[in-house]
Amino acid sequence: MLVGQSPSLLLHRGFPLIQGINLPHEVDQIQDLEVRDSDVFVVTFPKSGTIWMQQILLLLQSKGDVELVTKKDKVSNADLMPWIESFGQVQEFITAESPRFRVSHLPYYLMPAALCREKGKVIYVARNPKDVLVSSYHFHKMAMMLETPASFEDFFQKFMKGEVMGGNWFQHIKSWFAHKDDLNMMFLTYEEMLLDLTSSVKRLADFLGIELTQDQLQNVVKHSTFNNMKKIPQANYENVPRELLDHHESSFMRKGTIGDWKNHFTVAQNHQFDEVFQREMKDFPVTFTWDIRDVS
Ligand code: PPS
Repeated sequence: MLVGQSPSLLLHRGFPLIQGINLPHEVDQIQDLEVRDSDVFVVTFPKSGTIWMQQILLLLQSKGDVELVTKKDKVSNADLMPWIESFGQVQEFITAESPRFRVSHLPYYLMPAALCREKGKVIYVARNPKDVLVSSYHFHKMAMMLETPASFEDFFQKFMKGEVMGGNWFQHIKSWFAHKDDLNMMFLTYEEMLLDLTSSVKRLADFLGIELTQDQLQNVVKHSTFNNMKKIPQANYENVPRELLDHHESSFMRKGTIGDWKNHFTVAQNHQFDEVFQREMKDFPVTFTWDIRDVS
């Protein structure tokens, strides 16, 4: 069944798969995968900082050596830390050497059940959903495998219904957060990374049991700032072919800030969003930063 009117999204077990990128029978195999203690899954709703977390974790593994994460034969960070749900990746995961670091946009119930027995680690990155919506709108315009939004209003209404890449933001974050204590999981936000990258990187290193010297830590931070990542082709998808991403429409590393939604939302859209947010998230214990000016 297609999602809404979109020919690019296929609703599979309640989650929109991207046609040509995710194969239903492979996604179904993920739940039964064996998990090793050393496995790490970065889980995000799309546009919440996936590539950023890939960059940080690759640099943590290389102890800050950027040369090791920008090998010439690699098109993007995803070559070194793929999406588990992308085609071909399940088989690749089964035979890969440890440690296996993977990213995923899948909801909790489609991920390996073994994670629940506290095998492997999960890093969930959340971003304030108004900025997620805006980032996703621009990404849908540049991504050739996704339906081009007819207008911002049209995309806004689809996002509220979960008819976009990643599905329903509210369900995604709540489903993962509800299982926080059953998993070996670290939860952090895009905004806290943006406001204090050094302490976010330190927390991540502690969580993963990676020891770094002060210099190594500084190098991890340096090569994962927005401005520096923008200069690294593997970290900004610059080399991904135009048939997949049209860099003339938008750039992947677009603004990298908090509060860009204010440049897009109308008063009515903001009102509608706030109503849904308050209803859906009233018992959710995490607060979001909605505007960079609230903190600077
Ligand atoms: S995807 O398509 O789901 O993998 O996208 P994802 O990587 O999750 O999110 C892309 C957004 O993250 C921003 N980004 C960063 N912001 C700040 N600092 C750093 N280092 C950084 N790296 C990536 C990127 O710019 C996208 O957000 P927007 O708002 O569109 O700029």
